[in-house]
Amino acid sequence: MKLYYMPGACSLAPHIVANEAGLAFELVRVDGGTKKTEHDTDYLEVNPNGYVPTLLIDGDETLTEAQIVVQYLADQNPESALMPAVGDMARYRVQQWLAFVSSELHKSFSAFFKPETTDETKATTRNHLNKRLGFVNEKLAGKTYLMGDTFTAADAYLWTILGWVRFAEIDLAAFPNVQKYVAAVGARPAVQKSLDAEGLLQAA
Ligand SMILES: N[C@@H](CCC(=O)N[C@@H](CS)C(=O)NCC(=O)O)C(=O)O
Repeated sequence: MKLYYMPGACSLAPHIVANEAGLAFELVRVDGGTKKTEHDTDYLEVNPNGYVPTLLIDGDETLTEAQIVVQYLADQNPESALMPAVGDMARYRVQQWLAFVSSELHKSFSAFFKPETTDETKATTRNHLNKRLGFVNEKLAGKTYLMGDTFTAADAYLWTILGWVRFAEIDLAAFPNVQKYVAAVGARPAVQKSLDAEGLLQAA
């Protein structure tokens, strides 16, 4: 398997999941500006949308959309418990979180990476994110991870997106449970390994 990534982007979520699951995979860095891979190939041939993550499976099958890629990777090692079993209510809870992170957080943060976003849009988006982070803060009360004591694929995705708060000028001090969560997830060996592989440990 090959995982196409940009350092610190949402592709960090499947990267963490692959490491948590102990899978063998190759990382391929993509330049967001030129859309060239580190091997000087055209990334648009891999993913015509030009965004990461893309997972290349068995040489010719590609899988995109962060919330789906993390599920696929987690399911490659069911014993990792990164995704509960099909039919278990817990699986739908994890999927509920994945959808929440994707639609309520990830895409809102994206606005802060676009040079054309106006200050007015940034203010409205920041307001939205603060409300949603308040919700996450409540849900994390008394828990280590979103599902309690078990780290799941949804935590890898949420933690990755929470890494962008500084770009939105959001202070996590207002969300103490989230702050604690960020520290706990960040200390996991698979997370540290992923950050190191993306060259982000020095930057952290
Ligand atoms: N719908 C995609 C969006 C992925 C996405 O927004 N990727 C960003 C990084 S977090 C990206 O590659 N941006 C560069 C670009 O779109 O050119 C998903 O959910 O995985």
